[in-house]
Amino acid sequence: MPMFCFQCQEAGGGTGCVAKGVCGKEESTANLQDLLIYLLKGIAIYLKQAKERGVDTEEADYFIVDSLFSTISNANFDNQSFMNKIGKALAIRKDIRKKAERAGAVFSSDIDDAAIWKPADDEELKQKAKKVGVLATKNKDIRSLREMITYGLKGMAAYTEHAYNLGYQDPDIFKFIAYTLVKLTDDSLSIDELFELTMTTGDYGLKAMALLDQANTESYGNPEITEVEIGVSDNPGILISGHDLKDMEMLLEQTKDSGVDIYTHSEMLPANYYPAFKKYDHFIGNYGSSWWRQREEFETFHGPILFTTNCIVPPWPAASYQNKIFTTNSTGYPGSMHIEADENGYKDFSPVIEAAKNSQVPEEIETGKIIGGFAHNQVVELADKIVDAVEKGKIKKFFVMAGCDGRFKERRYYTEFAEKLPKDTVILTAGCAKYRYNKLDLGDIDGIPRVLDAGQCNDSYSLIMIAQKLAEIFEVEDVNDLPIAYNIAWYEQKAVIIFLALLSLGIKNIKLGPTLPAFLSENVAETIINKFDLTTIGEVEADIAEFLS
Ligand code: SF4
Ligand code: SF3
Repeated sequence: MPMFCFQCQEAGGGTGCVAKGVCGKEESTANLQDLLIYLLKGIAIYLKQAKERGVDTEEADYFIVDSLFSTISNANFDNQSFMNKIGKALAIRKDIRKKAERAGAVFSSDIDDAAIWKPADDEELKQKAKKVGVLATKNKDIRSLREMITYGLKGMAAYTEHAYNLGYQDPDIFKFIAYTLVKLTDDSLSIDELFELTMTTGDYGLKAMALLDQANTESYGNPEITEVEIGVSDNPGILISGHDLKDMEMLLEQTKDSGVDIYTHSEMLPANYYPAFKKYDHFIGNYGSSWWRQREEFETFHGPILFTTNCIVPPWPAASYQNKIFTTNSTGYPGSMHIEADENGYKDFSPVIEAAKNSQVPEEIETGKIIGGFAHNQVVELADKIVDAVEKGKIKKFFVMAGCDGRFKERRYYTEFAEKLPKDTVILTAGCAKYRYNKLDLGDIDGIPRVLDAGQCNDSYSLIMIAQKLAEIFEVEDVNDLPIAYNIAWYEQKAVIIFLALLSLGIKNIKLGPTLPAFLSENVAETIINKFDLTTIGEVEADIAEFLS
């Protein structure tokens, strides 16, 4: 088996990708990612000792977070970027070990054999990755739990990095990530202990989402109800994709008065909801839809695309097209320009702006507006109206339909589900899952739209806050007693941390689809199913009936 990866919903054959990723990830990239993850565990072993002795570990903490993020599905396809990270990991491992030793730590043997991490060719790389990758854990249940925790950490790392970019950090989250990486190397941990750790990972995922919510809202204001333009202007444009709002701000600032307009794509759509970004006249709105439609939509957009995070869909059809793709943060694509921050966090986006100036104006692919901005603060402001509608029986049930979108046709289920829901129900959404129904005309209930979009996947935190607020208003002790149903769509590892956060809050009866994760072993799946009454999706009508019963 040249590689093995089963971290996302599209895992090959429903079990795992073994030759090349369904996502387009090459065997060598998958193997480099395995080596990097293993090295992070090595760093964490020293880091734990250093932390316990009060050493400043910020550089290593950030490196771990950024590296975990770069291994998320569809974030980085650039082998050189992973080679660089591996080189840096070796240097950081050495440095943090020295610091820990200087602070009094004693390590039993020297495991700093840098040479073993420099494979001579792909064959050697494959052999090394096999030794440390997913399948190196032989027991299926231990493997399942270890990987579920790893993917949760990846999602947590993504949110932690966005908050960090805005100057917000929580040492407890860094500590949890490092200590958990160490635990993933501990063969003495039992299944029960690992299961417990999975739930704690969910708790910390919630903390990371709360930190990012604080970072985003304190930096850019609370999202507010917004009608987002989906047509185009007469100027050339830049399309910004991904989740990082700091990049959004820097790009908007640098394009002021340049004659170049800015549009969001996919998960950047919610940037339109923030008050701080509304002052830019050249911020036109959103172009296109979900990540997996990017090839056709980027073609008609004509201008350059800036990827601030996942999801990138390879392969790009032509080399000329590749010149239009720019990456930053933990993303990467071979042959495309990567824009790094300077020591103050500033990024110079002038190559992207120049590329836009030489581009045709975007082709209009749709017209009109979509509505969003229903994050927790805005919904709480509407609480009286919502409570009134619930009390009068005009809203019978809320459906949380957060998470990811994906390219496979079974996801039509979510469009049909939204269409067939009774008119006295409201969908609470966040993440790119919304593109399956956010342009449908589902109407409103006394002025409350039937699809309330809180924002990006991390804004699932808002949905949790809303549920807790409703529990308070209706004086319900257990959130499971609220008229809220959960039909979550997942694709990548940010959805894993959201899912674990929901479980750690004790939320039951979630439907997770379109399929259960390949990384759940039979026994682990059974435990979660029994403990949390988890199910997966079936037929739309039957599922709706089940939710409403
Ligand atoms: Fe396969 Fe998903 Fe891994 Fe890509 S990220 S290699 S599609 S399991
Ligand atoms: Fe989407 Fe990639 Fe997961 Fe942020 S952009 S939710 S899939």
